[in-house]
Amino acid sequence: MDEPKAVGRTAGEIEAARKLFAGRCDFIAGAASLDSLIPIGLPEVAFAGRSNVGKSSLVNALTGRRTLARTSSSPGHTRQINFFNLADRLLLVDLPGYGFAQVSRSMKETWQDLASAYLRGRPTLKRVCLLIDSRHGVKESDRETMKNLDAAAVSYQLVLTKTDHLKPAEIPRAVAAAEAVARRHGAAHPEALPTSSETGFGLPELRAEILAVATG
Ligand SMILES: Nc1nc2c(ncn2[C@@H]2O[C@H](COP(=O)(O)OP(=O)(O)OP(=O)(O)O)[C@@H](O)[C@H]2O)c(=O)[nH]1
Ligand SMILES: [Mg+2]
Repeated sequence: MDEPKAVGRTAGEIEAARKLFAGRCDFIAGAASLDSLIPIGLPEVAFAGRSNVGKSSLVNALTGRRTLARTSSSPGHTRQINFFNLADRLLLVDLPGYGFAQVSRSMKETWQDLASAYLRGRPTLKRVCLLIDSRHGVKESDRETMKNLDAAAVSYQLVLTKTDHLKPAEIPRAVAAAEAVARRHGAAHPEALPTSSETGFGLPELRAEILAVATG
């Protein structure tokens, strides 16, 4: 049976993940080109999505650090692939965003090509968290990324960000809309997870999901 796991993780799984993410986490390398990627090693979980969606903020919030990954209110901040070693168990990978950025077209293409090449060709990549702004939903550029991940058979999950901007009743609607899109994509996990790096909402569940896929 390869039915998807039911929504929700056990208290034991949540606690194991809490402990892991409360442990050591170090920035180990930033790669600005494919030849400077670190060698294949630990399992990896990557954070992808449009510029400014909150990828770097989520890496910080998950690990309980404020400044591990650099964040910015102006889009296009992260321009290399940043690797963080979580307790020698797995690597968290913060990618440059796609969509828009206030930089020249050629520069943008350079790091967006880098992110897509990484996503297509990394054998240790266990899961991509594809971040979607909960206020805006899945955009055309996200659908492109989803198609590319489907074609490369890379497992991914939609993670809604910034739910602190929504009214509580709007959160389930945003999740349902994202899950409806996910169901039409072969490599997408059927469940979308709502989060807020600001309030910590949804982070215990996302930590448990990451632990399960990276070490399962
Ligand atoms: N209210 C709120 N703001 C958030 C949240 N997550 C991120 N932000 C804000 O969104 C902006 C962008 O955050 P980043 O984490 O730098 O976004 P990014 O996806 O890494 O962006 P790039 O590196 O440019 O691709 C910053 O101003 C963050 O403070 C959240 O959960 N809630
Ligand atoms: Mg960033």
